[in-house]
Amino acid sequence: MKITQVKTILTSPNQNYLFVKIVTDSGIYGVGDASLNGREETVANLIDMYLAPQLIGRDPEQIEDFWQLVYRGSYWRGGNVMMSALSGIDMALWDILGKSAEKPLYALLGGKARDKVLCYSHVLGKTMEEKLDNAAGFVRERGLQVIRLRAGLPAANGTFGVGGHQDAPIIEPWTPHREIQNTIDAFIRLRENVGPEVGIIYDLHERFSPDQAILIMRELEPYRPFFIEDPIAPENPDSLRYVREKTSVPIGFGELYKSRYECLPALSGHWIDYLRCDIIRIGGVTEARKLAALAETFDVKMAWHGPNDVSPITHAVNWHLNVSEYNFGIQEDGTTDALINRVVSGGPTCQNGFLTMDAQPGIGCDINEEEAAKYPFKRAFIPVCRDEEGALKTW
Ligand code: CS2
Ligand code: MG
Repeated sequence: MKITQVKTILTSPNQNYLFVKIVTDSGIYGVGDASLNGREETVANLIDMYLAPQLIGRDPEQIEDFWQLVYRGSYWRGGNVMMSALSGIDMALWDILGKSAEKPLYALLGGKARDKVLCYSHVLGKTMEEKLDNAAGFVRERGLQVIRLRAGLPAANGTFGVGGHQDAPIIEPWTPHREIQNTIDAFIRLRENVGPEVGIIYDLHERFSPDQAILIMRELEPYRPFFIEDPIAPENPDSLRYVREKTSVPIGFGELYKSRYECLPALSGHWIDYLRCDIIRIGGVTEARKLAALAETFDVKMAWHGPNDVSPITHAVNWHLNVSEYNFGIQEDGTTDALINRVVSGGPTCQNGFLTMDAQPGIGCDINEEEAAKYPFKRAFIPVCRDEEGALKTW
């Protein structure tokens, strides 16, 4: 089997996505997700200009070799743009492998290690007030065991960068030291609203400094968070150790990590309980299985990143990883908009708190290219935060 064509597909069904489709001379093709919120076209260009020509004529089953060719062979290693491009291609190659073996991806990864995949959803609502008020109903309706809230002021329209913000990022106000008490209060209200049984994940979205994060987490200890997500920024591993030592709250971390090497200190030091990498940022299936094995070594559970800005293809790959991992913890089902399902078929859904999927050979998803063309890509930006002094803060 030889690769004959590599296509990049940009589309925007209420959110920008970048897909990769790799076609072979056998008629089998594979699909992957290379979406990088706010930089999709840059990733597409890297694939079209530099990676696709190296794929044409290759045996699609040499997945590890191609991974190394892009990662080490480029000499300039890593980074979000390169890793997203590589991940999209890597997923498509595994999809081809599964289809040609007539096996679902999870079977290639060692087979099922569990029957069910616990998942969590984002509490929805237009404002923080609405989310806090509606949480119990939201949990009941969907039969959820675990929910997730993100620290923040009421989100401005167009958050995640689509819908008329194509020239520059919108600015959201956020003054961290002023938001400490609000953040604590919001969690406590949510706990009171949903009762003691429901797991609550609170995403602090790297928005606080270590001292602020410690303050928040210590106050929340009696309210038993399922985990606190990304309490601080990831750049300085020692800061994470510092936070870890000061609180007993479980920590989920890592959607901004771009490599196994970045994860290593947090894993080997046991500074986190759940590793939350995004498979589009760390190198697709090939790297995800190595990373999960590494985390298993250090008793850290997996909780792959699954927001609305990754497509059903990534959600499906996450599910295949989930069912085949020994150290699976929980899966984020951050899907908030159904329009993408017109473009991509297949993929898991959350039913009564568990992620279920009809497994087909490969990843089990397909892209409807005609449908994708109906939603033209528009340049869009992730918002930025500025405090009341005008200084830039982490969004
Ligand atoms: C979030 C993401 O799902 C999460 O945990 O942190 O929604 C994140 O903000 C987006 O992926 C950014 O594009
Ligand atoms: Mg997050």
